[in-house]
Amino acid sequence: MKRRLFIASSLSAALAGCGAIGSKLNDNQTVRSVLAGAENLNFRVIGTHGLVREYSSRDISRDFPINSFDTPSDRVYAQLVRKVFLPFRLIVDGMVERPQAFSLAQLYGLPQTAQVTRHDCVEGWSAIAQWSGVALRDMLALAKPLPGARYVVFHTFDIDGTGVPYYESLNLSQAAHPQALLALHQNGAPIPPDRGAPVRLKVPTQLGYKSAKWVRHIEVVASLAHLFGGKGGYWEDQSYEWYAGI
Ligand SMILES: Nc1nc2c(c(=O)[nH]1)N[C@H]1C(S)=C(S)[C@@H](COP(=O)(O)O)O[C@H]1N2
Ligand SMILES: [Mo]
Repeated sequence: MKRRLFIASSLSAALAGCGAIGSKLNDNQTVRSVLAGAENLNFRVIGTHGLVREYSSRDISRDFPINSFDTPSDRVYAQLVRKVFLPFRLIVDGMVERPQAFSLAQLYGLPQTAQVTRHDCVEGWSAIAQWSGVALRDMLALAKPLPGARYVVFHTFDIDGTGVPYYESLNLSQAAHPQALLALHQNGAPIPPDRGAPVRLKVPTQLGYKSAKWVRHIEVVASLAHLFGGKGGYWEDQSYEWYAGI
């Protein structure tokens, strides 16, 4: 089982790319079907309940690459940075009983959890850091998803060069995973702008592209079909696997 898993993930790692430069490989039909095969395998073998390994602070990587499109530079985000995110509100809405709008101070006021975990980018690099913030499940417990809700969508401030926004999604059981985190700090310091300030997702059970940076709005939905390309994420809309388990 371990070996099959390894093969599934390393195939994705070898064939895909998620950096700003991107990869033409994804246009290839064979590559797409290999990735889809790996997704089915991962989903079957791992499920959503296992915990990934947590490391000690001695294991924290000295270099942790920054890997995304340019840090948002639009007027709204630039203004938030200038005002040290005082006007920032994290919106939680959609199919919830109690929609929320959290200021950063309110997010800091919620119970904080920390993890030292490894980030695995599909491009083939990994790095370990300590991340702390609010467990996603605690936040969802406040918003109370309604019956029929199935997915949690993360909208970000990040928009690519052609005007397409970066977004991601998890199903409700992935979102309830104890290690799924809305991170406010990395290695004890507030997440800096190029790392996704003020709040980013950290899902160490899944490939790096699931961990959306610059999250501004969390939307609970019944289906992903009506959002953007309908596949549940920016890279998924370009044929990356949606589940992306490690
Ligand atoms: N909004 C946004 N989130 C993003 C990305 C991005 O381009 N935009 N890149 C993803 C990818 S592919 C990786 S590997 C990680 C990189 O996080 P880091 O910059 O902290 O290393 O962020 C993920 N989240
Ligand atoms: Mo990545």
